[in-house]
Amino acid sequence: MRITVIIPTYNEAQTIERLLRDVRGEFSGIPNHEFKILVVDANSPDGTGGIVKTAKKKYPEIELLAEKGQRGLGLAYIAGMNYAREKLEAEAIMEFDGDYQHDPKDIKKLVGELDRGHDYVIGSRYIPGGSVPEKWSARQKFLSKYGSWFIKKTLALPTYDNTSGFKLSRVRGFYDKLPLDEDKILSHYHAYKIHLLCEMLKMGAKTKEVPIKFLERKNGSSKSTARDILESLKVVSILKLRSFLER
Ligand SMILES: Nc1nc2c(ncn2[C@@H]2O[C@H](COP(=O)(O)OP(=O)(O)O)[C@@H](O)[C@H]2O)c(=O)[nH]1
Ligand SMILES: [Mg+2]
Repeated sequence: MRITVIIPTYNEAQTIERLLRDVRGEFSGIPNHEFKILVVDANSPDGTGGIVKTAKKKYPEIELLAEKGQRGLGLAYIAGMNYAREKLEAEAIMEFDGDYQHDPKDIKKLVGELDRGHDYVIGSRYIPGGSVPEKWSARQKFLSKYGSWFIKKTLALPTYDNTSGFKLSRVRGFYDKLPLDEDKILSHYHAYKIHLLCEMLKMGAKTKEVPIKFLERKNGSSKSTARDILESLKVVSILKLRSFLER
């Protein structure tokens, strides 16, 4: 299967080279699939795009989609997903962070579940075996865990990690119905994840959560802000309202 791994980046120059090397390394251990790595860079002022361009010259499986600036994680992923489908003819798409908080070693676990017939595989921090960094503050741990629980309860979802950014999804039968459009997606920021998760579940995607250890960010800084909490509340409210109206 043709799998495209989308890696969004904004100022990840200290990490991206090592990440690309390790992700490529993992793929070489999964020979039954064809991989592409698509970096969607938001014209990072720290030169992340230049590092990717250099790597791309050496390794043809690396692609770079250069955006004009930092427009939000959701818009970066939508641009990447449309490019992966249309230009790279991807049959499966992986969402993967560019800051090394996702462990490349977990990639094969997700691919294994796709091979077993699942349509939607979620790297989960909130099932047995999964975890968040020990060094996170109590506030950070609470917000992340309670956020996922709140989304689960409000929208009656079967899944436990509802804000995970590490996912693998099958394109055929699903992507042509996803709201991969700036005007249709309910958030241009991190909360796009909640919207796409609900759409995949609503379509009946055969879903599997696999445990992952979410690593500590060692370089650079998080682009998530208080705005993302409000965006999540907005997305959950709209989805809840829609579910009432659809009854
Ligand atoms: N292209 C692009 N990448 C982004 C944007 N915002 C965040 N990222 C990247 O998306 C990944 C996840 O973002 P991060 O800030 O680490 O989110 P957190 O892990 O929830 O704190 C990182 O690789 C970021 O560099 C954006 O607006 N555009
Ligand atoms: Mg991060």
